[in-house]
Amino acid sequence: MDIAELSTKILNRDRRALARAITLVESQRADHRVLAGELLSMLATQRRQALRIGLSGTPGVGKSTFIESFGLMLTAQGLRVAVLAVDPSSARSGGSILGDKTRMERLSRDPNAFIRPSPSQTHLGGVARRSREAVALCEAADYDVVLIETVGVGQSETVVSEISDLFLLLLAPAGGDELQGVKRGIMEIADVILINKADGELKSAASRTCADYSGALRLLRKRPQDPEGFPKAMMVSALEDKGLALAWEELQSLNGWRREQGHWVQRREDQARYWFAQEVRQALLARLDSPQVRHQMDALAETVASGQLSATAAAQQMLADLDTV
Ligand SMILES: Nc1nc2c(ncn2[C@@H]2O[C@H](COP(=O)(O)OP(=O)(O)O)[C@@H](O)[C@H]2O)c(=O)[nH]1
Ligand SMILES: [Mg+2]
Repeated sequence: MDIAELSTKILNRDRRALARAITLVESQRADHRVLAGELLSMLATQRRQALRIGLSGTPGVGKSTFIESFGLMLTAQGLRVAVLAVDPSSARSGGSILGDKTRMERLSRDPNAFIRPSPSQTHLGGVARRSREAVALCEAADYDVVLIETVGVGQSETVVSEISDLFLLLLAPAGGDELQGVKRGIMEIADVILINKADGELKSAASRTCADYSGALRLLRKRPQDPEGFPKAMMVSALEDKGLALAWEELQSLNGWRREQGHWVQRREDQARYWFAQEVRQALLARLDSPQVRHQMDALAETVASGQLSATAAAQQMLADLDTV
């Protein structure tokens, strides 16, 4: 594989080259990791930056419909839009966007859009790295907006929020007046909560849900990265294309404020530090999986079991041995 050529093609907005590069960063093969590293370093010198928007919501809430409508609205404004999925459960479910590509049919045909289904990976660490690198590739391919979707199982919201500038939570109108069991942690990372399906018979329920969440958001601790009025809850209808332009205005205004105030740069720097630390942790953990290390662990475990060594002493020896085995 010619990495320099691939790099040039990506910079020239070649979508097939971008797709190939994402396949490369998804690969676990050691030689592919080396090539992926070379490619990413080569592209990083360009310093192209997109607006990265994370989007979370339970299945059925309307994520695909929203991404299609919102994406088409952006491309109609001349913006280039990339869509990625972060879904650690995709090995079981077959990918959150894959079956959806049909649902996002119009967007996937748009020459200014790029849609990438989630890969079949179960390991969240692998998903995180792949997603982060895929976002970097999309930025290099000159996309203006990168939408990163997650179905929000387990810790995938954290992963997505750690690669996004803005985080959207999509909700459906609730039947009663209860908050729909949305975890506090997810509320705390949301910049804008969108109550979708605010149309037809669901409209009044959507109004109530929106009021409930506006109230709940006001009770959260104020974050330094928020101007007056944020985070906020808004109503949209992805199906009828309502409220999307207003939502986009709000997102831009929030992003503009954060850029002016230095929060945007701060956040990207913090994210870079976070991912560096995560990579080191993961690489260390991966070393424990090598056959030699396992063998040594088993041997030491026996000495602990028979009482020859204490667990603490054996662990210290194991750590000392890590550099030699
Ligand atoms: N009434 C209404 N239905 C919607 C809206 N957005 C999505 N839906 C419907 O909700 C269902 C699930 O939508 P989908 O986009 O696949 O949700 P996802 O699982 O979150 O990706 C589909 O039947 C959509 O037609 C909306 O704004 N209004
Ligand atoms: Mg979907």
